[in-house]
Amino acid sequence: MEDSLQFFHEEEPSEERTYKILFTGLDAAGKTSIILTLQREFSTIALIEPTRGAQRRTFKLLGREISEWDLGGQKSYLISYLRNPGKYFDDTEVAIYVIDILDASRIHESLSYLYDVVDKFIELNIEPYINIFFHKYDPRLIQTVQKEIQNQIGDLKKEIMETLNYKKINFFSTSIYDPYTIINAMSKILLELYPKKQLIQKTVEAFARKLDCEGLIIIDKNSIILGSCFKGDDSKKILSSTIAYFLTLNDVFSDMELEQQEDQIVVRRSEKYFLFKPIMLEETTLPYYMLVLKRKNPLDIYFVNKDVRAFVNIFKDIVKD
Ligand SMILES: Nc1nc2c(ncn2[C@@H]2O[C@H](COP(=O)(O)OP(=O)(O)O)[C@@H](O)[C@H]2O)c(=O)[nH]1
Ligand SMILES: [Mg+2]
Repeated sequence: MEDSLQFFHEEEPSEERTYKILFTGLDAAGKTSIILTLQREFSTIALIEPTRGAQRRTFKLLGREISEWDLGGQKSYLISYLRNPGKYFDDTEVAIYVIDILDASRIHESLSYLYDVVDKFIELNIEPYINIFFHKYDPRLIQTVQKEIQNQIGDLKKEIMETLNYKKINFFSTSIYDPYTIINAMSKILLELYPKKQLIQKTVEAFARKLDCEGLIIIDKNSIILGSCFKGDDSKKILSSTIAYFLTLNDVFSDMELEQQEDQIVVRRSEKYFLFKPIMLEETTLPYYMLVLKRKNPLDIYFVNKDVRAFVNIFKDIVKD
């Protein structure tokens, strides 16, 4: 079914290099869990190779290949990618290094591998962005020992910065119990890979697929289309020709100051459902708007709502400066 989607705004970069996102860190740091969280939110991560041993797995996210590699343990001397780095690291454009902040006993080991990995980058004369995830930064934990954890993270940052002296490095605190921390980090990382416009389009396509909708358009106040995705020409036509009316209707409703709690317009026409929704970034900036065309099953509308929130969060991160 996914294959039947047609993307009218697809703008693949002309160079056909397959850049890679390297997802690494000690085993049990939380890499797989993070990738699964992303999969739920973006729903576009495909396992393109079955697990081969525990050391390496490959996923695809928005057209990029993600490789998950476990470091650490007694097997370390066997790790061929540290021995033969060119073979594995050459196309690494972005590296994500996951550190489990809850496991104090392995922090040292984790840092030592991080420095090894960066040494290999330097050896290979490549300079990928390095993103360090201080992971398992759980909301519950923050409630109880926030100060300690933040001090610890502060110290780690300092140590890493001083040891590495590497320019393209970013830090994030993440937890699977607060998926937004992961989405937020990933949006920022993906923005290093794609121009904004292209990333918005990719995200819209992923979201449209997740909703299994007939079409989806994101526009700004001036009806500039930021991203769109349609299953066919009909949907494209219907959505393109109704969006102006939804904008007007929305203005009318706003002027009437109707209750804004659940700020959306749902229109049903035979078996087609139109969902129009402002996307508020901040209270001070003008909203963006999304128009979704869905078929059948009215119950899905509720489902849409939940997913819309996830999408809006991702979208916010991408468009804000
Ligand atoms: N408390 C907490 N545990 C996590 C988090 N992320 C992953 N874990 C747990 O850490 C363990 C290892 O996770 P996994 O994703 O398999 O690590 P990997 O070996 O790096 O892929 C599992 O038991 C996860 O449930 C997190 O954000 N907070
Ligand atoms: Mg894993």
